[in-house]
Amino acid sequence: MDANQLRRAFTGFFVERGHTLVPSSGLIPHHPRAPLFTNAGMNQFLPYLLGEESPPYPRATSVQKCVRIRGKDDDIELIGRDNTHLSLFEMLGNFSFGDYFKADAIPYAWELVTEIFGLDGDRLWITVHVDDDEAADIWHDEVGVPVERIQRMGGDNFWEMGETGPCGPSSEIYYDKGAEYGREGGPLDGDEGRFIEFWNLVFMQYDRQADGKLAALPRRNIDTGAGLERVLSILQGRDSVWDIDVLRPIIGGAESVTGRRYGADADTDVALRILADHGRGMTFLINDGVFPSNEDRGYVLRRIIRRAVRQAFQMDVERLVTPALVAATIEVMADAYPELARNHDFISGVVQREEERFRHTLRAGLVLLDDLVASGTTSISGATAFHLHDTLGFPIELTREIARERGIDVDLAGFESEMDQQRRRAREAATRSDEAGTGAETYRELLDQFGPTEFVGYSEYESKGRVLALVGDELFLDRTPFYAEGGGQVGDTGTIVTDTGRAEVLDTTYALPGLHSHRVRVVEGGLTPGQEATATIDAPRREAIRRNHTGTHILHWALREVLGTHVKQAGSLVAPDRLRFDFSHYGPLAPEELVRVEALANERVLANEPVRAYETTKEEAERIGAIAFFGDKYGEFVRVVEAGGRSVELCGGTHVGALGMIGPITVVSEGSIGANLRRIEALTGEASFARFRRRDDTLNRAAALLRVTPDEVPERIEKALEERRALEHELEQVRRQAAGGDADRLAADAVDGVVVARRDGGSRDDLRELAVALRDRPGMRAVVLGGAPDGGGVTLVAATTKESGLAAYDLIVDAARTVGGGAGKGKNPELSIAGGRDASKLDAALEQARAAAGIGR
Ligand code: ALA
Repeated sequence: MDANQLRRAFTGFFVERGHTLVPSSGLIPHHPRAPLFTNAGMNQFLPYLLGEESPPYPRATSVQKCVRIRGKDDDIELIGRDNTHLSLFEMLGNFSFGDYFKADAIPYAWELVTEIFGLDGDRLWITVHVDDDEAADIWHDEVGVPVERIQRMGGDNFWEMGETGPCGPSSEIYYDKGAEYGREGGPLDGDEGRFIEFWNLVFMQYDRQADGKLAALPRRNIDTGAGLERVLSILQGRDSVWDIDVLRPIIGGAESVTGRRYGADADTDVALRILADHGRGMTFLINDGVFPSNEDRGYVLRRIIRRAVRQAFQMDVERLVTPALVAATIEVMADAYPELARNHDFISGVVQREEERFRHTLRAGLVLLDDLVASGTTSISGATAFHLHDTLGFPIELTREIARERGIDVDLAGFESEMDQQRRRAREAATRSDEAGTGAETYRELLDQFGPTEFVGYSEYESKGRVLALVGDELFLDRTPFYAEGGGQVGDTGTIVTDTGRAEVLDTTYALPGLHSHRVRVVEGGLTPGQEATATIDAPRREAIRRNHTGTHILHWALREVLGTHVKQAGSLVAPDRLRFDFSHYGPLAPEELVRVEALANERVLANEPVRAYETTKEEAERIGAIAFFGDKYGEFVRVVEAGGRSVELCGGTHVGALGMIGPITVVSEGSIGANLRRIEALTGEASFARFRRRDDTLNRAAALLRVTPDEVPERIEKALEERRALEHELEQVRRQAAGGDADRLAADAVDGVVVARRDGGSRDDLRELAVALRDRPGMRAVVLGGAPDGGGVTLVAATTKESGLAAYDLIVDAARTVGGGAGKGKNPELSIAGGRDASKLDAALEQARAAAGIGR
């Protein structure tokens, strides 16, 4: 059986037994309590398991892509070194949501394993939880497994999704590979290499709380998981997952790109397995919207890519290896995951850029280490090793290896303590997901009692409904025209009125999926549960919102047209006054690209094609090429929005009826919001018009001031600026001439080489310049000028020559006091400047200066 046959055999078996085949969800889970990455088949069913939503089917089966590494050294290091660990794996599972339980789940598993897989029942061992007599009895009495091959375990047979969340006792099925693989004694006492665990059946009935306590789930569920790769290695008679058909060909890809042969020596084998595994991991992660970064998921991806590159670097492979690994992965996996092939170019581009950057880092780190060694260091400090690791991304293993070659030490303890500090910081940042759950009780009760809120707001702006509850400032109705914030679109506002009261709705959100919460302020009387209510949304606001929502789809389409289909929505905001769209792309848009995006979008608007929205199955949506909306949708039916003939997306939002209603689409900004992430902001409809009008007004005002037509404004401004420059130049020259002429006249009046005079009107600087120019003329000894400058006040300047023996300060110190100011004894004995307030005393002050200079009358 190969992988494709196994996937079909497993899911086919359960479909025949009334299960709905549900496609794998993405690796980025969306439920607030889900782990960092999808780590089990049950993740996508969290709302059903927790009782937040009623399941659309009682039984399901799936093949789920999973990632369990968190990028820490301890878990990632195992990969390639043993026969089972993988960064990405597929999990086969069957699920019951409050439907069948142990008595059916156990016989199903046995039948599938022995009859469809054809495994010899005598080689199978079973473990159950120590306290689970019921499961042990079913295995023995119903299935017929001899008691000696049913063993009991504690912690190993209690499965939990994470620190908190769904959990329960479990039962595992093991395959005995035979005496040549080690000691007997079953899973409990025998050798791990001999007894291979391959299927875990979880009897899921608890929800682990943040305080560690177990709360009962609303229903008893079944959640099973069989590792596809392990099952294949058993069915294909292989000793390790590396030899099965989903991995061996990728190792082959690693062989060709590195030029090494698998099986030649142990170290090379480990390296080639790491390359193959990480190649698969990076391909799937990028495909699902993770990009290399230094945080969270992006960091895990970055570590995977860099570990792979490091293997190649250490094997002296110069050429880029990651694009080849991506290609090998896609070749093998695209049958089961066709979207990989569609995203091939994009995935390749991302890994290639990351590999190029990291190779650069590796070379820089080597240079730094070589310099250290050349400087005669005998030990590399913990701080240096951490700097290399953390800032440069240069791995500690390489630092150690190079140090060893050069015969010097690395302070590993110091490095570890720096790492500990960093881990603490990381942990503090990661506790976020454990804080959900307040008020959830009431919401769940409302949902259980009344079912999901009936949303009529696609077609009605006003509707009658019944008040179900008023909890704090949250009002719940059985049916409502109010759109609850979701898919980037903001919630509606408006009013809810009953016979006895009136409330303003300030916002609408989902309290739980399917349950609309209206945040209200009661402005008149009171509203009570059971009353009939008229709910009315703010229609003009909604009109603006729907223009922006359809506008967002059209811009999304136009961006893909201009930049390529790798452009993926990464978030959006659809508000009444503007729209914002975040998307994956590797660089800034050129101005002409932006102009084309805007022009293409507006072409669609003018074409005025109708917008159609309808519900259909996921399969059908995929067939017509609908672009999946950011985030997975639960449930089988999806809503497709066709905005004209070109844009097809899955979307639950509210839209215009025809593209012309959007009005002009105006892009107002485009910029980066993170690694490989861009944000575009735009306006539509009235907001676009308001912007045109504002700009037009501004231009008209400018034109009126310049006495030209608006079209002539830029040219006129250019000309005015030119004229101004010329005038300034001219003015400067006139000033200089005037100052020269004035200096001539003053010099002629000198008495005994001394000039004391008054000059009003100029600036303080003018006065100083004139004084200095005058003093520097032949025969001059000292100059004192006083003036009342344009800005008010009084200025006194004294300038003397060295030969005169006169100190400038002495000449004006008294005069300055007279005009109500003071002179500071500056550093320069030949120049002194003083300020004062009283211009009426200036002439008297200048008399004093004359006396001080010895030319007084
Ligand atoms: N969720 C269970 C597991 O992952 C089946 O083992």
